[in-house]
Amino acid sequence: EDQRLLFLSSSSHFPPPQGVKLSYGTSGFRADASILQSTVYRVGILAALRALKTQSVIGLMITASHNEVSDNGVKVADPSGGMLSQDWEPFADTLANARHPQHLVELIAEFVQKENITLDGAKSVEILLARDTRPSGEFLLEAAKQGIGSIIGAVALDMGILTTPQLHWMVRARNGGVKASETDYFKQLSSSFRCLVDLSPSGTHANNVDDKLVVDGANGVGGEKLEILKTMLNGLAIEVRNSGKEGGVLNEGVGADYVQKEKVVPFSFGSQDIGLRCASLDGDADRLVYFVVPSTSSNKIELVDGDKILSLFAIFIKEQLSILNKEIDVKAKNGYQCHLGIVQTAYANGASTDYLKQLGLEVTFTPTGVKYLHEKAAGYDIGIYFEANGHGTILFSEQFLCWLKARTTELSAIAKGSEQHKAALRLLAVSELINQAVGDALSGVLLVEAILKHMGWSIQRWNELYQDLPSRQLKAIVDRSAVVTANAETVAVTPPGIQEAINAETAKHLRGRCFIRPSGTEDVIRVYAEASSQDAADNLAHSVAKLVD
Ligand code: 16G
Repeated sequence: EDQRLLFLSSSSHFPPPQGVKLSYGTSGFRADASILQSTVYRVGILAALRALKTQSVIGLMITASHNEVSDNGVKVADPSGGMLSQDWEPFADTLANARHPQHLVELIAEFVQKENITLDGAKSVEILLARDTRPSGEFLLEAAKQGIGSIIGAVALDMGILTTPQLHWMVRARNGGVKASETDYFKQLSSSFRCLVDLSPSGTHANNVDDKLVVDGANGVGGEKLEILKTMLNGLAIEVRNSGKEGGVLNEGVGADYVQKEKVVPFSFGSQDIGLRCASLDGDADRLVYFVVPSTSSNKIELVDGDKILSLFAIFIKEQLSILNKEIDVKAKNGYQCHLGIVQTAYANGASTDYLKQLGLEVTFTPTGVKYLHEKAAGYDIGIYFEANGHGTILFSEQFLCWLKARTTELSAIAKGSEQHKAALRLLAVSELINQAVGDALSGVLLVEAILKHMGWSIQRWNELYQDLPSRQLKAIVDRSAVVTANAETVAVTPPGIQEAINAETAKHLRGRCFIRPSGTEDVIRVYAEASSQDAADNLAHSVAKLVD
């Protein structure tokens, strides 16, 4: 009864916006910040219930990532640090759209009963809150606190301004019983980075140690955090631009999404950067792409996207695994057949998939959206996933890590300093460096830099691993529910006949590949096409977009 009254009084302060239907999409709820207060309040309630249900620490992040500064959003991090379990998404939708306080109370009561959640406040649970640098984050965070506060036994801990991956990392670490402040995060990243650099083969340092890395911080939280992290790094010079302090607008003409989609230099980059190693983060630092400003007068860049980061990681991991397994029978007592898997989406450039397969790697596909890629990658001993847009990470299974730790100890006793021992130490360092909860641009940058040093490669050498097939993305502004896809979004099942028509268009172009899918974040149908020339890719995309309109 106390709980019911608490709800009724607090929820009456948060009426839902009129005439909008919100849905918990691939990246939580997202909308113009001005209409989000009631949604964030309700997600606060949801996060509190999730914490009670799982008896674990839960995260609540307020961000709209690469979207414009006037937007905002909210998403929940599960105990593992991953995205909210998909079977709670429908409840998130109903909760966000409930019109009257009384109805909200009934919905919650029903759900609490169905999920068997105890609301007696006997044992308190924690919800970690964070937000990006958007000005609207402050009042939305208050709404989240109110939502959490309306559930007896739930305690909100405000972690301040963080990148999305930092919050996910903290949730994961705390549930693993590890101390997890922002300082711990920086310490873990910088010390595992140092470990990898110290293990680089001698002689490879010289090639790129002198030139600095220039990072576009998207005028957001990532730039700000990188400024702190870089002071803790040895042997890597980083210059951060668009850190948000220079007065630029978040994601406006800057950031990973802009750079990857437009393929032009971000604001404050130009001819002074020709040939340098440049990288770009997005608004909440969960995406990373690299780029080079070529020596021409145009503002075009050479993009080194998520697929290429994935390829770099895959080569390195594969190399370390093969050193580790050299001369040992993987079926023997001290052996382990490590199952390495690569996960991509249909947006992965066809040339990257060909390249990875040529290396003998196992490549699988999932629909777009981190939750799908992550889940698939978690099924391997080492699963590497990336979206072309720069979101991705490397996951290590508990079982493999356990074996690896034991093997490392064994090797340090019998073969200290051997190549095998070093390979084991490198893999362990990677598992510490790269975020196990979610794609993380800050840990991604450090791993890219460590591997380039290890290989002695310049960004140009890395970019030459394979050549991207020209591609084109378009969107058709039509009701997205008309299109239903299958096979990791590569086949359109409805409207009837459309796939046959797409196939017919695709067949007209050398190396043609094309698919359509409903966006998860906008009410549009997206079209992706690639072919052997830019003209052909453009033509294919335009002709397929006409089929949809
Ligand atoms: C979201 C997804 C991202 C995906 C993008 C596609 C998460 C955390 N983010 O931003 O992975 O690439 O949506 O957008 O899952 P679209 O469905 O509008 O094309």
